[in-house]
Amino acid sequence: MKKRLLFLGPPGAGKGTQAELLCRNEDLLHLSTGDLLRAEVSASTKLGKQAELIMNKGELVSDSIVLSIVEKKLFGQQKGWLLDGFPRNLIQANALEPLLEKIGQSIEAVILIEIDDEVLLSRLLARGRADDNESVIRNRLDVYRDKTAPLVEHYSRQGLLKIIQGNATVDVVSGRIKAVLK
Ligand code: B4P
Repeated sequence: MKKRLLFLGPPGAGKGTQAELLCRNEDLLHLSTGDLLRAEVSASTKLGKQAELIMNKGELVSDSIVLSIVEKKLFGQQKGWLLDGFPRNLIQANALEPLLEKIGQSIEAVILIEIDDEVLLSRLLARGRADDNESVIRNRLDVYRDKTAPLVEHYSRQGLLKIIQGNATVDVVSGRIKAVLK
């Protein structure tokens, strides 16, 4: 099975949910930039205070902050890994390449979880996190289309992209992901 992975998709597509399951079953390092940023917010660090204001508006946290978090976690990593919610734009994707070269590893597959806006809106409203209200969700979607969606073409050109339909139960989506990673 492929073990160096990226998960892409709009907010609420189920990236975090599926990444957690796959990493537990396959013993991969789960590196969610959203979770790492939320941990900084909960611990009220200086970085967390800066990030909280940005996240609660549905905007992207600065590339330099996110990149330094990812670099620290990936460096020296020997087992497989799954980057969940990173990269989020072309700047982050281009910065990831030299970082992976430095550690002598490369991406084996990029999973794009696709889902309709109305489904993700109702999922996120039901979850109710600080950044899960309707106007912020709509802004996160605009940011996704503007900044993150160009990565689909970027990884498709590299022959790495696998598209998964996310509007199904957690188990069904998980089965679809495992099937394309064989
Ligand atoms: P993230 O933490 O990455 O979260 P997300 O995109 O909102 O959600 P995800 O797709 O993981 O959905 P989940 O599985 O949780 O980003 C949050 C914020 O952090 C960003 O807006 C940004 O500000 C910042 N950030 C993160 N990474 C960054 C980066 N690289 N650069 C800059 N800023 C960054 O699922 C959502 C809900 O659906 C859950 O309640 C779940 O239980 C439910 N669900 C999942 N699968 C389901 C299914 N199959 N059926 C029914 N419900 C399902």
